[in-house]
Amino acid sequence: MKKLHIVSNRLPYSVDFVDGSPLLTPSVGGLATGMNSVYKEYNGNWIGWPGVASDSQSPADLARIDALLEKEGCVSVHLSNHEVEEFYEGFCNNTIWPLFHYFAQYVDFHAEFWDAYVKVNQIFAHKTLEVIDDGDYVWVHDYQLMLVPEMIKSKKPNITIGYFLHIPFPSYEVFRILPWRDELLKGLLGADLIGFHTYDYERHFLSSVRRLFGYEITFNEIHIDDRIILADAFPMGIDYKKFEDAAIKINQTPLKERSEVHRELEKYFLMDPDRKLVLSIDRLDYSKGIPNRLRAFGRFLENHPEYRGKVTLILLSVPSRNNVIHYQRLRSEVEELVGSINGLYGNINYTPVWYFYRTMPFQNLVELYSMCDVALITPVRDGMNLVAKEYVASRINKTGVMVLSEMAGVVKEMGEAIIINPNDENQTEKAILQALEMPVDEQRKRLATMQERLKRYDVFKWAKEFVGSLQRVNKIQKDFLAKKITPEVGKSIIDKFENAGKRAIFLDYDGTLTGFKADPQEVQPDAELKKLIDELTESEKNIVTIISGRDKETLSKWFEGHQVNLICEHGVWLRRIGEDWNMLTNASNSWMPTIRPVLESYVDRTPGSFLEEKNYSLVWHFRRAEAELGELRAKELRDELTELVANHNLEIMEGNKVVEVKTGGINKGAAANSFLLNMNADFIMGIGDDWTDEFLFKELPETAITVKVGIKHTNAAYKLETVEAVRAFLKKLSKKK
Ligand code: GDG
Repeated sequence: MKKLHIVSNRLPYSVDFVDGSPLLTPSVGGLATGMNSVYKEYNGNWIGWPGVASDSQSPADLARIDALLEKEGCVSVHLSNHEVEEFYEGFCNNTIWPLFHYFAQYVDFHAEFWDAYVKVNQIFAHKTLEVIDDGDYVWVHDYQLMLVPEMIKSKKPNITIGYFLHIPFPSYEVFRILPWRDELLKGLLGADLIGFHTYDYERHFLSSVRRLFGYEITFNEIHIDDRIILADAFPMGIDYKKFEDAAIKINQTPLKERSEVHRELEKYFLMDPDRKLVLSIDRLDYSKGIPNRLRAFGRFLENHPEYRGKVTLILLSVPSRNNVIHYQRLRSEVEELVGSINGLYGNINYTPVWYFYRTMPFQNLVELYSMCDVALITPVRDGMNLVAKEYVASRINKTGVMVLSEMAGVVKEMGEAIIINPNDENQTEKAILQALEMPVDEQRKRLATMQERLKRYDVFKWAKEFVGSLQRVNKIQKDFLAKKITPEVGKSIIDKFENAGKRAIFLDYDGTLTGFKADPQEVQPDAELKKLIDELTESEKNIVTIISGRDKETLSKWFEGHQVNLICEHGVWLRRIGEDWNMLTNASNSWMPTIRPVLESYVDRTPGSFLEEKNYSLVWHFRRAEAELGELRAKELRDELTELVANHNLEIMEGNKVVEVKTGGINKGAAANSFLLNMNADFIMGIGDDWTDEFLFKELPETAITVKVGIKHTNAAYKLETVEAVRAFLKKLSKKK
């Protein structure tokens, strides 16, 4: 593999000045840990902001900081105080953060913030472009840099780009609120692989892409012209061993050598060994649901007086984004709640809530994890929540209970926790009681299962899986390009064409010669297409056949006066130039009265969809219906039809946004071959775009040139990305007489 570079808002080091000299301190966060293993292994750089504003330092100091970072493989992005304010505090934390966490009421829509976001993303992209080489891989992180993938891709298309979003991707109904939603999505779609913590976020993202841009999406692949973009879920893990080892070490340290915090906690248990500790750790952020948690804990003490004096909540709130008004208000609210609970239920020997508003060293953090009986993790929205995983990893004695919000991404991997809706304080209160009273055996059972899972899928595995997928998507893309008709391949096909005496050319219509429109009647051949067909059929050597699923009336009207043969309804009808319509098979349509009402019920239930009736098939079109509803109904319809189809010897064809039921045994491949009989064509070509054309590709003789329009998997030997590319290619052929 070529080099892999990481791009994130912050570098994995913070800069301090000691005696006037800059000093780097490595970050201990999950991202830093996971990525350190990756970018060094693949000889890449880490591009990011070192956390000091460029205009707060002298040029000489900045150069010293850069030099120190360079030694660690890091490349500094310089941002001024003003840029940090408008980009980071502004658009990132006052616009994207609240919106993506469903706090629409907190969102600021300031055009200046957006401008700063664009500008800073450009600075990151330029810096990255300076240090990467052709063919390298780049992994961009998080919501601060959503525009960077496209900014890199548009300058260097041969860079494989991964993007990972650490926060939730909201549902379309929330995402659409943003005036710059199109720009953000376009930015992300510059990536080749887009990763999320959970399948739900992936689903929301794909839904926004589909609804805003209408791109074709197959499972988790987005197809845009000649690009394939993959979206997938990669639940981020932690450095499990680091927490486990730290907990073991603390356990082995004699009491008197343990930290101040630890000794304090021990004193608490000395008063009564039956006492219990409940733990809560997060950044002081409104998404973390700290007030709900406190209210639920207050209710618990209110309704369970027997636990007063016996249970203490340790509330570690890490200062965060203090400049933002909503965070300042939250801090006051939390402090008032703590004061009121302590006032109501505390006494000289008992403080119900121990509140810490600060960060703690890693060692203390693990001490808290290992000493607390219950972890109370109740965010109202959280992309993942690593604290939950760290708590589980630190429980080396295999006891401990987690009360976990269903709104945190981590819940998908922690079915053994007590799961609550954080807005339901009654339920949370009950969960606290259940956690405190859970028998040890059950605790062990639940915890062991979670530990095994987290141990297996740690942050290193997570990073490896992501990089593996990035390599795979690169291969899928290359496979596509391998089938693409490049100028050289095109020339060899044209040479064969030129040397042939009789050339049979089969052309599908919709999606091949012309693009899709909401109304199928709107796609009659335009002047350019008619001219192209006339030029192509000028030479007597060229026998051109339009082979389509459309009905014969429409096609004969559209191609009146042109020298083309027509095969309609997927091969039921053939009309040779100058002759009458002929049936290629003994088809029957006596099944229609049975099937028509089924399809009609789908028309009624799916606004925008409609029914088309051909001689030997019925087609339910959902191109004009709401995309996701259409896909869902199509699936239901296929299921419903399964039995009926078998009873009547019918076939279901899945075209582009259509479900077509037709008489069995008819397909484009069989029709084309019967057309070719006794013709002695020495050049055969078939071009088509959808599933029904795969019959053509499969059944034409092996020597035939088969061409798929689009980038999906295919039986065709070659691919052309768009209708325009098909037309351009046919134009070249038409010049060879
Ligand atoms: C975002 C998403 C997603 C906390 N207090 C101290 C301390 N920490 C460490 C924890 C943990 C990390 O900070 C917090 O991570 P979370 O995942 O809980 O939350 P966010 O900061 O909001 O992170 C989140 C994450 O990105 C990763 O993708 O899970 O959903 O919001 O590692 O240990 N560390 C130290 N002292 C503290 O006082 N040393």
